[in-house]
Parts: sequence; C-alpha cells; structure tokens
Amino acid sequence: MLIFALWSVLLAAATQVVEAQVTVYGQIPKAQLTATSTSGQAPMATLHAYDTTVLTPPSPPNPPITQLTFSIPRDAASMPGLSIPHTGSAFFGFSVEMSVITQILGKNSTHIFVPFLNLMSNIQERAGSVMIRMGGNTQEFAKFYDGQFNDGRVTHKEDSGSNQTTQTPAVMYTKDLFYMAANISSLRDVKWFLGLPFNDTSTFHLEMAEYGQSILGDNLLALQAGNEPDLYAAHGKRPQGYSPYDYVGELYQMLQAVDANPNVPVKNKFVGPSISQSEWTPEQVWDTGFIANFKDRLYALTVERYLNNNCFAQFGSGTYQDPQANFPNYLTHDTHVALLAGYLNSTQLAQAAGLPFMMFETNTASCGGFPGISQTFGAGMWVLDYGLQMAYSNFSHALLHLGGQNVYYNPWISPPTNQSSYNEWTVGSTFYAAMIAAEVFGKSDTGRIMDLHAQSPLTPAYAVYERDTLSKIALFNYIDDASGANNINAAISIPNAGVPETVKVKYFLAESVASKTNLTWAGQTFGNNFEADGRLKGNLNVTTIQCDRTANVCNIPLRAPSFALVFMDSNDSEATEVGQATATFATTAFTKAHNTVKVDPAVLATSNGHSGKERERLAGTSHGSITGGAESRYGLVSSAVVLMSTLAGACLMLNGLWR
Ligand SMILES: *[C@@H]1O[C@H](CO)[C@@H](O)[C@H](O)[C@H]1NC(C)=O
Ligand SMILES: *[C@@H]1O[C@H](CO)[C@@H](O)[C@H](O)[C@H]1NC(C)=O
Ligand SMILES: *[C@@H]1O[C@H](CO)[C@@H](O)[C@H](O)[C@H]1NC(C)=O
Ligand SMILES: *[C@@H]1O[C@H](CO)[C@@H](O)[C@H](O)[C@H]1NC(C)=O
Ligand SMILES: *[C@@H]1O[C@H](CO)[C@@H](O)[C@H](O)[C@H]1NC(C)=O
Ligand SMILES: *[C@@H]1O[C@H](CO)[C@@H](O)[C@H](O)[C@H]1NC(C)=O
Ligand SMILES: *[C@@H]1O[C@H](CO)[C@@H](O)[C@H](O)[C@H]1NC(C)=O
Ligand SMILES: *[C@@H]1O[C@H](CO)[C@@H](O)[C@H](O)[C@H]1NC(C)=O
Ligand SMILES: *[C@@H]1O[C@H](CO)[C@@H](O)[C@H](O)[C@H]1NC(C)=O
Ligand SMILES: CC(=O)N[C@H]1CO[C@H](CO)[C@@H](O)[C@@H]1O
Repeated sequence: MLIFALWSVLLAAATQVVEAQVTVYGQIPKAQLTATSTSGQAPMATLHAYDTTVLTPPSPPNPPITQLTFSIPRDAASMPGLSIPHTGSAFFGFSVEMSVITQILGKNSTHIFVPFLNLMSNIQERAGSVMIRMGGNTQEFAKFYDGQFNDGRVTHKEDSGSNQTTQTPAVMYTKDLFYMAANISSLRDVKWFLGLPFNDTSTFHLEMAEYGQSILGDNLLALQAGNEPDLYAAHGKRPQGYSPYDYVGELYQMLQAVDANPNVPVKNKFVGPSISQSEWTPEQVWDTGFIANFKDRLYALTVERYLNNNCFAQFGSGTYQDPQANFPNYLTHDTHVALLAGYLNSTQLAQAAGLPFMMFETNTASCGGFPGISQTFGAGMWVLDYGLQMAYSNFSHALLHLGGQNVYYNPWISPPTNQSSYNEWTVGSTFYAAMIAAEVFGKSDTGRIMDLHAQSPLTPAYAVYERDTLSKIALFNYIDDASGANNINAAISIPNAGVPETVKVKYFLAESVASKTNLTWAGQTFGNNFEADGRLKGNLNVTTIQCDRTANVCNIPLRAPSFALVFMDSNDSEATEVGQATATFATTAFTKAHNTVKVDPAVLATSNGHSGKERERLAGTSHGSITGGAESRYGLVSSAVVLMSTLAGACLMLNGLWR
C-alpha cells in the first residue's frame, strides 16, 4: 500500500530505477535561520509557533503513586462498554486553516512541501489514509479567484472588513488549490474535506463544491456547510438571536442551490452542524429535526471543541487565562471526561442514524493555544488521551487544527521565512499524539477501545481490542517527578487466559511534561524546532518485557512522566516494528515538472514492517541542485522560493485569524 498510484505506474514503466520528480527550492543553513540576519524579520522567538515559555509542572502527588493493577479480559465479549470499531482513516486527521494552507501543505500543485509528505507517510504507514480539512473561520469569506496569483501561490488573503473576535481575513483561492490537493492525494493517501463559504447565504458560492468534486473526485470526502454557526451572531456574521432553526433554514437553501447546480453532481456529501458548543448545545440542534431531515445528505455529524480559549491574550476578548494556572488542566484525564460527557447522547444518536460523529476541529485551546502548554510533551500526552477518550466515546475521527506561525499548537509548520527549507521545519508534540493514536488502532479496521477507569486521573489507561481479542494497552503517567518517587509499576493480568510470555512496549518520552525538546516515540524523534524534515530520526527502541506466567502478571514500568503502548501480541510485527515510514521524500518540494528523485524499487517492494535501521531511505538526486542521498544539502536558492511566510506571519500577527 506504500506503493502509491503514481509510483506504481512508473514502476510498471521502469525496470531498475523509478523516476519521480523533485526540485529543491533553496535551503539555508540553520545557523542563518536562527540568527536574525535574514532580511531583518522579527526574531523567531516572537512568533508563537516557536515560543520558549517554560511553565512549572504541578507538584507530584504525595503520597506518591507507585503501583497500578489491571485485570483485563482477553476476549472482547467479556469487556462490556467497548467503543464502536475504529475503521478507515487514522483516528486523528488534520484541519488546516484556509489562510495558512501555503505554510503547511505546499505552495501550489507543482510545489508541494516534502516534510509534509514525509509526515503523512508516517501516519499512513501506521493507519492507512489520512483526513485533512481545509477550512476554519477563514473559509466563510473565501472567494474563488479565476486566475493565477503572481507569486504562484494558491491562496491570498485580503481584509474581510469584519470585526469579529477572530478577525478573519478573506481568503482568495485559485483552481490550482484543487490540483494541489489532488497531487497530494496521488502521492500519499490523503482524503479531503473542504469548507463552503457561508458568509453570504443570499447567493451561495459553490465553486469550492464544483472544483472540489470535479478535480478531487473520491478523494473529496465531504463539504462543510457552515463553520461554528452557533458563533455567527457573536462574531457579527448574523443578527443577534440567530438560532439553530435559522441555520437549518440556510442549510435547506444551500441544498436547493446544490440540487439546482449540475456542476455539483454529488449531492449527499456534506457535514454539519460543526457547532462549537459555545452558544448552542448539540441537543438544541437535534431538536430542529436536523438528523432526520438531513441524514441522507450527510457524510457525518460534526462538532468542534477546544478545552479552553486564549482569546483574551490574542484579541482582548473574554477573560484572561493564566497559562500557569491552566497547565494542570492539560495534565489530567478528568478534563476529557468532563468535556466529552456532553456528546455521549449525540454519539449514540449518530450510531442510530448510521452516521460517523466527528470532532471536526480541535486542539489544546482556541485562539491559538497557550504559551508553555500547547507545544509541550504534557500537551502531547493530553491530546493523545483526548483522542483515545473521543474514540472510547464513539467519535469516529478528530481533526487537529493548524493555524500558522502565530499559534502555539501546530502539529507541524514550515520555517517563518521566505525560504522553504527541507530539514528546518518544526514538528509539534501534537503530531506525535496523532501518530501514536494511528498506531494504537493500526490498520485492522477492528480496533475497539475501553477506558479502564484507572484509579487516578493522573494515570489514565485504556485497553484496545482488535479482531475481538485484547491487542494493546495504553498507559499514561502525567506526573512530573524527576526524583523517581512517582515512577509506576503497572501490573497487568489476564483472567483465565493468562498473560503471554513476553510483551513489547513503545514509550513516548521527554524529560518533563513542560519539555518542548527531545521528545521521543520508541526512541525516535522528529527533532526540535527548525530541525525537522518530517522523518523520524534515531534507532527504533522497542522494549521487550518478560511476563510472569506463573503469577499471571506483566509488570510494565511507567516513569513519571511517560506514555506506554503495550503490544500484547509480541508477534505483531506490523505494529511493533514500525518506525520511520519507508516511503519518504528527500528534498524540499515535490514537483511534477522535473525528473529528479530516484527511488530504489527494492525499497518500495519491502515497504512493510521493518525496523528503522533495516530501512533504506529513498536515494535522491535532484534537478540541478542535489546529488546523492537524502541528507540535508544546501542546494540552489531558487528565486521561485515559497515566499511570504514572513509576510504571512506578519499579516497573521496583525490580523489575527484562525481560531
Ligand atoms: C508554482 O509556483 C512556482 C513558483 O512561483 C511557479 O513557477 C509555478 O508556475 C507555479 N505552479 C503553478 C501550477 O501555478
Ligand atoms: C472595525 O473596528 C474599527 C475600530 O474599532 C472601526 O474603525 C471600523 O470601522 C470597523 N470596521 C467594520 C467593518 O465594522
Ligand atoms: C458577507 O455577507 C454580507 C451579506 O450577507 C456582505 O454584505 C458582506 O460583504 C460579506 N462579507 C464578505 C467579506 O464577503
Ligand atoms: C442525555 O440523555 C439523557 C436521557 O435522555 C438526559 O437525561 C440527559 O440530559 C442528556 N444529556 C444531555 C447533555 O443533554
Ligand atoms: C459506544 O457505543 C457502543 C456501541 O453502541 C456502546 O455500547 C457504548 O456504551 C458507547 N460508549 C459510550 C462511552 O457511550
Ligand atoms: C537533548 O538531547 C541531546 C542529545 O541527546 C542532548 O545533548 C541535549 O542536552 C538534550 N537537551 C535537552 C534540553 O534535554
Ligand atoms: C530503550 O528504551 C528503554 C526504555 O525507555 C531504555 O531503558 C533503554 O535505555 C533504551 N535503549 C536505548 C538503546 O536507547
Ligand atoms: C509467536 O511466535 C512464536 C514463534 O513463531 C510462537 O512460538 C509463539 O507461540 C507466538 N506467540 C503468540 C502469542 O502467538
Ligand atoms: C526574501 O525576502 C527578502 C526581504 O523581503 C528579499 O530581499 C529576498 O530577496 C527574499 N529571498 C528570496 C529567495 O525570495
Ligand atoms: C493527479 C493530479 O491531479 N495531477 C494534477 C497535478 O497538478 C497538475 C497541475 O499543475 C494537474 O494538471 C494534474 O492533473
């Protein structure tokens, strides 16, 4: 499955060497980047995406927690309360704010960012396909531009003239946006959601649907009809008193416009209501008859929710939230249980209607996240726990939001200069959460999960069943305690069947919950800020634990802090041996225009289930600029570099935007 369509075709055509096409668009040494010498832009430290705040972790509990005991049945039939099976794409997908697409995915259809493709490889190899939504607040004012922008990018911003909390600029997008998405899907198994602009419902602008359907075909999963309509009145997009019934009325009008439009042939792939639960509850929307009336036109029911917001710091609205005071809320299981309780009726209704229920946009906190929280190892564990708790609560998928240079929580982000650098990206702790969740459910399409209701909210635990048998156990220790006093022994026993001889364990680790550096998953890391190219570095380190079959116990060490994924079937090589994905891209930007990357067919042919060190990276040579392997190289600096990142960053800081 790693041999994606394009390369399969090429493989068939070529015998020895597969030619894909990659061009390098300029790489600048890191020293130059981190110094502020380049073109006098603001120092990186001032951009939220690279914030250096370090908060104080909460004090460890006293008396300490040193022992957890779990008795877990082997067969799913003996475990009542399991979730629905998690099937299809990886549990976590991504949500990319319309206005920052060209900082995150690529510049246009012939310039797709390689680190992004490498990151998608790492999800795809674990879970199959990846969902990405292009949308957010900036989708509401998006306007189709029938032409090309001078700088070659697929989107441009202009002031929308609105004065709402998230001061959303309008985004202009070109037809090439859809070709870019289609080209991404031809390289990696990415499926798309697109946002329909919903500001002006007197005339629905359906270009997003028309081009999305004709160019993306089946890779377009659905179109979002309205983003957080419960905030429309508060944000000045609708008159005060705008209600769920008003929204439903507009949805009818939109569907009528769709029905009358022959260029939108697929008429039943929409998602809604995508409320933020700030103003309306899901029940208030269901009370309009939403599900019964629209279920035949819907792909999924959607909501959007963040635990908190940082809108005061970003825009002066709401009340001030002190990051230090909020830190403990991101180091406990309790916040997830409380936040998701309000959706449990809805996930049941969705099941009854045969529709997936999705968290369409989320992250640590809206309005950009919190300094000292959103990029930390602690937040990585918290987002992973949130994902597993959503999965347990019968959400089908969740999309982690990316907001650009001026938010704290990006799962990944390109460097904030007009240079596109291939090994100088930043991968956030929330990306690790998405990748680990992909591994938790794997590709079996049968994963069901149970919250084990561990005795402390500081030490949540889950059991995962695949093919009706206990397959994995996920253990968290949110406690920050360098003294080791809160290092835990998790004792797992399996009644009747007994424990296996050995189990394998992968750890998610960093020095402290407050750490933003040296995060590792099974010994591998993407690197710190400005060090990432989307590939995991270092040797895969999977720990084998000898169990005591006589005593029917496997003792799993769980340092404070850490997360452990225990593979109950140590023969599950597909799961335990996945490190860095085998399919990688080794230069700055992917382009269809030149033949450059040489792919060794042997590498593609053995693309399944090998440890990192057994793997060959795809050897790369590039058109006029790089030669040889996949290492960082400073190639030609093309004048056609992705520009504007700096400008975009500056605009972001002026205009606000995202959530
Ligand atoms: C993508 O951008 C590059 C550089 O600006 C430009 O040369 C190229 O023509 C653009 N491609 C498309 C399809 O617009
Ligand atoms: C937005 O607010 C500014 C300052 O408060 C004001 O001058 C401007 O007219 C407002 N714009 C709109 C479109 O309401
Ligand atoms: C939003 O829609 C209103 C009409 O409903 C229109 O007057 C306004 O210009 C629109 N704003 C943008 C930025 O398109
Ligand atoms: C969920 O449904 C139950 C039973 O109908 C009801 O008592 C409860 O209030 C509902 N919860 C919410 C959050 O609406
Ligand atoms: C999830 O759905 C399953 C199957 O309908 C149900 O048994 C279970 O109770 C649900 N879980 C929650 C937390 O609502
Ligand atoms: C990160 O790891 C490197 C290499 O192991 C080490 O030199 C460095 O001190 C570590 N940094 C922190 C902040 O732990
Ligand atoms: C592998 O991980 C285990 C558990 O964290 C650790 O004790 C061990 O030192 C690691 N081995 C290597 C070679 O890094
Ligand atoms: C794992 O494989 C070994 C060797 O093939 C076999 O002896 C053992 O029973 C297997 N373990 C399980 C749990 O299937
Ligand atoms: C980057 O931006 C600076 C200042 O805006 C400009 O002088 C320089 O030419 C740009 N570099 C490239 C490669 O576009
Ligand atoms: C597979 C695919 O959709 N390829 C598109 C890539 O982008 C170019 C435009 O640059 C289109 O012509 C291709 O159809």
